[in-house]
Amino acid sequence: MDSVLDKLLNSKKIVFFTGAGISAESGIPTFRGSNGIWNKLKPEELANFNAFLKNPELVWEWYQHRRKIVNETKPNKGHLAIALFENYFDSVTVITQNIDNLHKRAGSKTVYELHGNIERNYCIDCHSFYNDNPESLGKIPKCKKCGGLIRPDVVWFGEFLPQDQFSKSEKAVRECDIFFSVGTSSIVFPAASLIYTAKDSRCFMIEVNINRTETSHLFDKVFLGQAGKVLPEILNKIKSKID
Ligand code: BJW
Ligand code: ZN
Repeated sequence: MDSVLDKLLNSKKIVFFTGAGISAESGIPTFRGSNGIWNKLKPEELANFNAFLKNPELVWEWYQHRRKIVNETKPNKGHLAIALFENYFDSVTVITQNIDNLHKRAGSKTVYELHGNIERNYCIDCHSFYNDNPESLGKIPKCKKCGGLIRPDVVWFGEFLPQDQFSKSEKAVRECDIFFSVGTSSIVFPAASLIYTAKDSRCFMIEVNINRTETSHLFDKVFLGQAGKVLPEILNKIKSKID
């Protein structure tokens, strides 16, 4: 921990790259692993556009179920610690693969969402946005303007990531002093390519995960533990040196 603390105390720009693991302690299931939702549901049946066209009702049922979980939950100590890092560094950027909005709700100011946000929906034909719960628009919500199917504004397999969010993320990673990767299996691309961008940019790299991942070997320091425990511990060490 001492070498990590030294690095942090001499750093100005921090990036947090986060995945489903950071929200696990808020009660939102991860995708993969023994408690992952994809043990029960196949991703290719739900998280792609053709699946949606084939069975929009099933896909909507899945997203409405997840929307309910997200609405009932709160940011946890991991999200809150990340937001509080802003008190100690010039720049803190959160790049998240999560669609649950919990970083913003925790108070993080600069959040790039690589895979969209479950709170937004749009018409696949005219691109009108419907950001209130679309439940009132029926089991298979349809656009009031053109009758087209409404879908959640999330990124499914085979779809491009929002270009502005991805390019701003790459820039932040290239410029950062410290890159944290928290609670992601690091297997979904192009999001996971940011870990390789970080490696190329020669910043100090820290991974926080309950398990080792495909990319652990690339990191300067790996903390094996829950994000909601490890991140507040790191923050408290910084506080005790600075406050
Ligand atoms: C804790 C913890 C605690 C638990 N504390 N840790 C072959 C090779 C390379 C790429 C491909 C390939 N075949 C296909 C592709 C491309 C594909 C891809 O990457 N597939 C791989 C799975 C192989 N990618 C795409 O399709 C992307 N688009 C694309 O490539 O476009 C270009 C293109 C366009 C047109 C044609 C062809 C190409 C889009 C990817 C979109 C991903 N979307 C999802 C769903 C979002 C919507 C929704 O939520 O419903 O995003 S999939 C899902 O995975 C979700 C997540 O954001 C993403 C990443 O998962 P994450 O966050 O890492 O979660 P888990 O569950 O995997 O891991 C949790 C981790 O937390 C674990 O490590 C735990 O140990 C840990 N943990 N509790 C700390 N308390
Ligand atoms: Zn429409």
